[in-house]
Amino acid sequence: MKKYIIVVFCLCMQGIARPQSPVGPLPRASQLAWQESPFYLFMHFGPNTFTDLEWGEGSEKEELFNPTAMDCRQWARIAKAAGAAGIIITAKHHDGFCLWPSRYSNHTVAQSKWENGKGDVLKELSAACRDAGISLGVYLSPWDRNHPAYGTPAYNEVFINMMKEVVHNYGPFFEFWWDGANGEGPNGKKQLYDWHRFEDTIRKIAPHTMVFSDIGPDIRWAGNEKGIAGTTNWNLLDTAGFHRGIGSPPNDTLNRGNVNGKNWIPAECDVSIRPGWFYHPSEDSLVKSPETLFGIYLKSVGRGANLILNVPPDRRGLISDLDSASLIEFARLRLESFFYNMIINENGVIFWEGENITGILGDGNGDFNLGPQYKKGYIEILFSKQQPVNCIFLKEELAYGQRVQSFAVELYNGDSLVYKNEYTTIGHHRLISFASQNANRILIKIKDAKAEPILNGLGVYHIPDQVVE
Ligand code: FUL
Repeated sequence: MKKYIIVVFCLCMQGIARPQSPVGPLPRASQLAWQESPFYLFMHFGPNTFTDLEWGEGSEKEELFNPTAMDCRQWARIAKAAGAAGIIITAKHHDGFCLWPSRYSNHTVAQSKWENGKGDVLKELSAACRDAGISLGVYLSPWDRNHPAYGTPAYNEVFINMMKEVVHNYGPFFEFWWDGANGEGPNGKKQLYDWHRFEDTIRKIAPHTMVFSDIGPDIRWAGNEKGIAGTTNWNLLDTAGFHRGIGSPPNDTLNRGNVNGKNWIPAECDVSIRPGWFYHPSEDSLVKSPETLFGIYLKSVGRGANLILNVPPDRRGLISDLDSASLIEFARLRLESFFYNMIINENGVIFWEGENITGILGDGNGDFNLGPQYKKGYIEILFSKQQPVNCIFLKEELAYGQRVQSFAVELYNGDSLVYKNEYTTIGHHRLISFASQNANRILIKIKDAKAEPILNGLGVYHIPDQVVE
């Protein structure tokens, strides 16, 4: 009995037995799972790869598409080695060319010379991803500059049929990407997209697939193509009255979300490893460095968003050595930086109001509810000797809703305050970084939250000095 009382007392002290009343809107289980793998690759590949364009006209001859050494296993191998959770492929970009032999178009791999018209990029890639143990997603552009039905109601049927075709033949997909662009088709007309039907269809045929567009339903655009989320980043968004494409909320709203938004729609940051989305030989010297990629990672994943990094296959149908080298080094930098959590490796101790909670937050082993008096207390991290620190990781348990609105961090070396700053949201993953400081004591004060803050991860790191913000 005595033992039982002690256990219950300890659990209460640790905050995990406090009632966790959710503060809505809340994420769906599939959204939470998607946020647990926040980094994956984008691949733009198609006729543009061969014509050096970014937006094909739709009138390109199918025979142009002819990769000479196509190997999706190489793509998947590199993605895996880069620590990416999956690959999203442009199954159809704005030029309308389908990377699979669609029954609903005459502008596909089947009409190309590649593998005598017998090739199928989606088939190869889905097998390669499965073998490598990574996920597959598709980008299907509603804007189609080739399809003769584009600009008429019949095209909505075509798009729906194409969605069904790819899901049925190559799914399941972890993510489905709807591009918001809506220009003229071959007959000079723009399409009135039937988004309601598109959405109903995808929900019916792929209920577990996360659907991206500017405004969701599951994932929103972060408002720029630089891979940067707002330093304030709410997983919430108001969508009433807005539309996909030009009718979407202003980019800065997409970037930050809405503090009291009605829908749970987390942000995804898209960016290319090169200036363009498609491969251009002239951009070989402009591949982003591992350090630049790491900086982008801090500004996307480190701000609670997901990062989709575009790595476009070249005309051989391979990822070039330059892109691959940068990606692998980027992965090494991440591993080297985040492998060594000083709380674990330097015997740091975490206290909340004098109570040792290292076993909960330091290992990310459970939820810690700071309780209603959270503004009065602070989380204290103590080391027995000073450590060079330039990055702190915080994580909120989002299953109960996103709560923290502002927090402060203070670093001390002995009695001297060596760094102090204030921040806003935490969310799924918050990495704050600053010029390296020697510190043996760190305080984290939650200044404001929508309700009792619930954290479930804390880390102290030293990352490469050149990438800190
Ligand atoms: C944009 C497109 O117009 C670009 O070509 C690219 O695909 C990018 C990811 O989305 O809307």
